[in-house]
Amino acid sequence: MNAPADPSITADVSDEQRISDEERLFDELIANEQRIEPRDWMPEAYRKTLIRQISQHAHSEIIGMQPEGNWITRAPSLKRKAILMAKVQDEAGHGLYLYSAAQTLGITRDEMMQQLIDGRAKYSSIFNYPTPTWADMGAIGWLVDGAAICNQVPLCRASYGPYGRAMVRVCKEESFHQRQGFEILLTLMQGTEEQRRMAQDAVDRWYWPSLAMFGPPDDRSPNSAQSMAWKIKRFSNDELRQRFVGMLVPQAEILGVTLPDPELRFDEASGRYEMGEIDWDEFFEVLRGNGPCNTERLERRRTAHEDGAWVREAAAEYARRQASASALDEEVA
Ligand code: BYC
Repeated sequence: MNAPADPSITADVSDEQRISDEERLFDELIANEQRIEPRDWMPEAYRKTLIRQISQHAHSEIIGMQPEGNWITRAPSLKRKAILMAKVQDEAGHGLYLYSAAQTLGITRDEMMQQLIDGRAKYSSIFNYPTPTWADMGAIGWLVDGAAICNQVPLCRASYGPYGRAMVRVCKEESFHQRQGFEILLTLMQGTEEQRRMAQDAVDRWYWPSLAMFGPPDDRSPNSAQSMAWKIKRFSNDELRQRFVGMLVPQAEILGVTLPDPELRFDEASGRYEMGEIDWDEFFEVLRGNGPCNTERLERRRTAHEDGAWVREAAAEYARRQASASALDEEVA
């Protein structure tokens, strides 16, 4: 008589089989441009990459409220104030969709927030620059939201369903944000000499950091190849930077501003823009926490988080009471 099969070996074999079936299905879904949903099996590295990218994106939206929040009380008219408030509020909303999308991957909002306020999580380099003048609101809208649109429209097709769907709504709002920035700059450029100078100065300060938003050059971007194979990213960092510059050049002409890159020119032969070198040392310094406003931004977020503790506690207590009241109602019924 044969000895009975060792059940642990059988379980191992069937587990392996199951994982390879699931992996095959995952690969097929990606290859066929279908979406991966939270219920689906996914490789651990895919899950981790998404948590990394989506949470960084969410943090960027939340930290990104600060440079503009700085101008809400000082916007030059009631209309400008109302528009700016709506824009900053939209950014809070974007952060919430994105935190929710990341939560579907098995991380909690508290964990993500803790990573941010401990300084362990990254957020976009761009939000570590100061906003000393009203024209900065125009330059942020035109350049920063413009860069965000170029980067995020392809993310609407990201292979992970909840991320792609969140991006659709975010992009609609970003395009309104970009236009309001353009319109602020256009108004200033049609104003006095001093206003024109202010607008040009803001464009000079935001242009290079907005190009750096797309991330390091392709040959220094460790995550791009895998993220593109998984169809999370659809274009490389340099490809998106090219698109962005192509979008800016005609708009700068309409505005009457100069893009502060003397080397910028379109090369007919390659069909690409040639441009001056981005200061990557500055970019990596900002990522290391040494940008002009890193400390201030994180400190402000930490304080806001601590100040908001009572609101979170009150909301949780209210939800608990509502839940026990409805459980009681059900029992009575
Ligand atoms: N800032 O291998 P790479 C907004 C990091 S919100 C900081 O190319 P990946 C808005 C990168 O994370 C704008 N870090 O990475 C809000 C990686 O580090 P880790 C935010 C950056 O992920 C309010 C390392 O450098 N948008 O627009 O393939 C008001 C190597 O890079 C940056 C998003 O988050 C940066 N700029 O590509 C107005 C979009 N760039 O994580 C506007 C979603 C790179 O390995 N994210 N790093 O430690 C993405 O599309 C991609 O994550 C990135 C980077 C293109 C940003």
